[in-house]
Amino acid sequence: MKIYPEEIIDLRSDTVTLPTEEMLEAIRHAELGDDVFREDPTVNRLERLAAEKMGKEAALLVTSGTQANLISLMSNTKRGELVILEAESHIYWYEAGGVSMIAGLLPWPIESYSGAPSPQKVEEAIRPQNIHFPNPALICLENTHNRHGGTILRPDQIKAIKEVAKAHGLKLYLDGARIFNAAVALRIDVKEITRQVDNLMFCLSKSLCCPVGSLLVGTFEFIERARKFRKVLGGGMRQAGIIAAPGIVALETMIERLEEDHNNAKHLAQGISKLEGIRIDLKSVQTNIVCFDISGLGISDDMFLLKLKKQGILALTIGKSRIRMTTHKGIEKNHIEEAISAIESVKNDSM
Ligand code: TLP
Repeated sequence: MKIYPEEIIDLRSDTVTLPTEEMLEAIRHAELGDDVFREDPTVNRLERLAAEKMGKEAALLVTSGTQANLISLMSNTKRGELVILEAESHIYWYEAGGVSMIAGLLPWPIESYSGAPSPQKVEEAIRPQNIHFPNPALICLENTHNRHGGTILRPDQIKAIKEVAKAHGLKLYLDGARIFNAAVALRIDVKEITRQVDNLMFCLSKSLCCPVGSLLVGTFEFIERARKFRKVLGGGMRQAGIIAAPGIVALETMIERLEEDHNNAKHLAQGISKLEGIRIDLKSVQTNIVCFDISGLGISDDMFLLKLKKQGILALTIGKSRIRMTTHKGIEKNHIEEAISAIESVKNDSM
């Protein structure tokens, strides 16, 4: 029995993107060596390119965004210290508590509007030196912000927080998993964002279409500490050039096209905004993520997703009647039209 249509439109995440033909070719022809000995020329090239693009001294290829965040937490702090992060951040929500389980830190979540904490809120979270308090060491930001719906932190917003961090001797780290989405949407060089933080990570394996990999970027000293922690976590890789090769293609050719994803996301959001019973804040749709509220439909998130799936559309719940859809390479305008009609028919069926 055929339950689901053959042609699936997968809007769950930009992580479902597949490597392009050019990437597969690059993998086939990559020059390889043992990267634990620092002898993989393709990894070395990618790391140099990443550092250059981000305007930092050095970079390190790691296996995933989660590993990148964990290594950065460890490299920027000492166990027992306090890390200030946004209450809806990926580190706090989706990384299985590695921040405390492995990095040994106390996460101190602060609320924000749209993923951008005010400098005052950050400052309030930095308590004075006192025998009762853990030492605050690090502030983490996220750009674009996943759970807030792909919202952007502008360089001036980050700069205001950097000033607070500097005044109190704290480091500022950016989870920039989707930093190129922010730069492309703002039409600025990514360095305008990165120069505001001490160090950051970004992902190759989301909208940039690589199969695996994220990069940490920062000072030589930070990257050397990170290299050691990557080894501790079992992330020292050997002929990792097969991962780095598509990463080079991504950084050289895949960034500008992100604008198409942003346009498709806006189109999707506009279509959804016309549907009775569904609430969406169009202002929050700034890049390739579209979040909306289905509480007005009177069905559970799981039922909504199941009904959509039967029409060939995959999406995710982010809890409390909030649904997330993500645009990416391979999703075209006609897919967006189909998704809007499928949502409309689920709505009609439910009300
Ligand atoms: N996010 C994934 C899921 O984990 C939710 C997604 O589909 O969006 N930082 C941010 C801001 C992220 O969105 C993600 C992945 C990560 C870190 C972790 O990256 P990976 O999945 O490579 O460990």
